[in-house]
Amino acid sequence: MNLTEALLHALKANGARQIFGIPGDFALPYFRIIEETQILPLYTLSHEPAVGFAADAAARIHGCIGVAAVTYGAGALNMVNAVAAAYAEKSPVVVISGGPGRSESNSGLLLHHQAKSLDSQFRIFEEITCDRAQLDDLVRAPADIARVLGNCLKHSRPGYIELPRDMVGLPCEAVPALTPEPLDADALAACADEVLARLAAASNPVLVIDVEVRRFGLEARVADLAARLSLPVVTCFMGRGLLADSDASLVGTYMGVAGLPEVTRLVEHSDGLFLLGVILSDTNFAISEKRIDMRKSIVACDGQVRLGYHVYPDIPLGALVDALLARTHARVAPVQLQRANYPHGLTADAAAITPTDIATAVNDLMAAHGKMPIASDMGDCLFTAMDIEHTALVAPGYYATMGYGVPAGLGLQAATGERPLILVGDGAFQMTGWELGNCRRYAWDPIVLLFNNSSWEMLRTFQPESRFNNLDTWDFADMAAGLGGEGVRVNTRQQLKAALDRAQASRGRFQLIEIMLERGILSQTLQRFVTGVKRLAAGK
Ligand code: TPW
Ligand code: MG
Repeated sequence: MNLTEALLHALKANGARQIFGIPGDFALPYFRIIEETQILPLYTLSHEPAVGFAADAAARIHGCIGVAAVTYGAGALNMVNAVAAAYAEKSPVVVISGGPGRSESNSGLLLHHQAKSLDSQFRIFEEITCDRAQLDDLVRAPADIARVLGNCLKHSRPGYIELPRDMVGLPCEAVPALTPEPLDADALAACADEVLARLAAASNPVLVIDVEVRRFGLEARVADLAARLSLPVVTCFMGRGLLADSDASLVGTYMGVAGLPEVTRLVEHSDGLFLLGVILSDTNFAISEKRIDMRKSIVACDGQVRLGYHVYPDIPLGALVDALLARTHARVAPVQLQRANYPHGLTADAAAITPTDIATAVNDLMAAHGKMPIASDMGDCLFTAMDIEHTALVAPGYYATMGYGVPAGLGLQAATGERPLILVGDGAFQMTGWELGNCRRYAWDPIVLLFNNSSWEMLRTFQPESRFNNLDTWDFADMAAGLGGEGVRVNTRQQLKAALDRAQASRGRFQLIEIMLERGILSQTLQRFVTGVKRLAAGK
């Protein structure tokens, strides 16, 4: 086999299911091999940020490697923000970039697409990936590929592989299978015993889960553990959508002052918080009503477990969950807890639409026709998603990049075959909405709910006096036909319901529902979030 085939087989063997990409002259030779060998299907998109976001969503939804394939310089550097988002939010996206051939590297001329030095790109990606390799040595390449993929999976972070364009077809050995990391069984046992002792000593323990639980494929086991320990379960903001399909005692999503008061009370009054797979970020924890003392909680993340004032290093999350399961037996009585109540039953009248109406309409739709996975952008659409019943969700809740929603939705449909719902604001749609034009050739048909408030509304909430937050009103619905889909603009709740029903019934083309919202009308969650953040900023 050749070098590219060795890489593609290794990606597939380690869970990758498809490749998203945009070629360039440095990438044409390896793209040819991708296309001709059909080891993994290739989906090309229009702009590299979307390639990164789609690969990231595919990685998130399956808890496996996502692949983003680009050309050197202009291509790879166009994707820096998307890869940074994947790094921050622990999505194992493997970036493959074409690179200069060995002879070109020595020509003494500046090469097109070169920024400062030939290695500038490698160094830039050093900051946003957990491991990297330039495959410029055929003997070392198999071990280099195995190491990079192993680290991506171990840390659930992006990796970077550069293929010199004159080497892609040269013969190469197969990449060795990954070997499991050695584990200190005594440390693991001591850690699991201590976690259980702490939980047993607490009078109201709560399990708080976040994205690592999905990244490491632990949802079913964590649901089982929660049931066996009779623990109520709360997700972080970033972890919204976890355990959506399990019967775990999932209460809702913790968002401090921005969240539902019953969930906030449960978490902040717990004397035994067990934070499992969490990202200790401000969007997850800074908006607490009452400061959570992490030193008094059990925190399992980043491959270690912190209990009070000491740390067990090198305890992978999966090993911890297994060790806890091995020590807990029959299910005890299920926790009697009321799940958070989400709005249902939209009044289909001539009233103007609010973000809460959108959540209500989506809840009605899913109750009637089954759940759909959601990809959400940043903006009030993501806060609105907190009022939608638990369903699989991918969204940049911590890194908070705009432009994620549409390409992530395409990534979801490519990865799962299921029809996704995309939530996106007008500002974010202006960034990456064009990518919908790629739906037709791949037979993707997402339903897109575009929150059109002619505004960068989230920014306005923080700084109402600035006129630059006013956007023009673009006719997004009218653009849909030209992109190969169908669009409709809705102004009233009645029109919203009719449009959603129609979109649900129409398969085969993307359905864009442009929902007109008045400037200044926010979801309840965003309203509470802004008030909370302002209060914290003022030090009150
Ligand atoms: C890539 C900063 C955060 S929220 C926001 C901006 C510009 C406005 C979003 O407008 P949209 O949604 O999409 O219409 P809404 O509900 O607020 O009206 N550039 C990037 N990412 C971020 N987060 C920003 C700028 C920002
Ligand atoms: Mg907007």
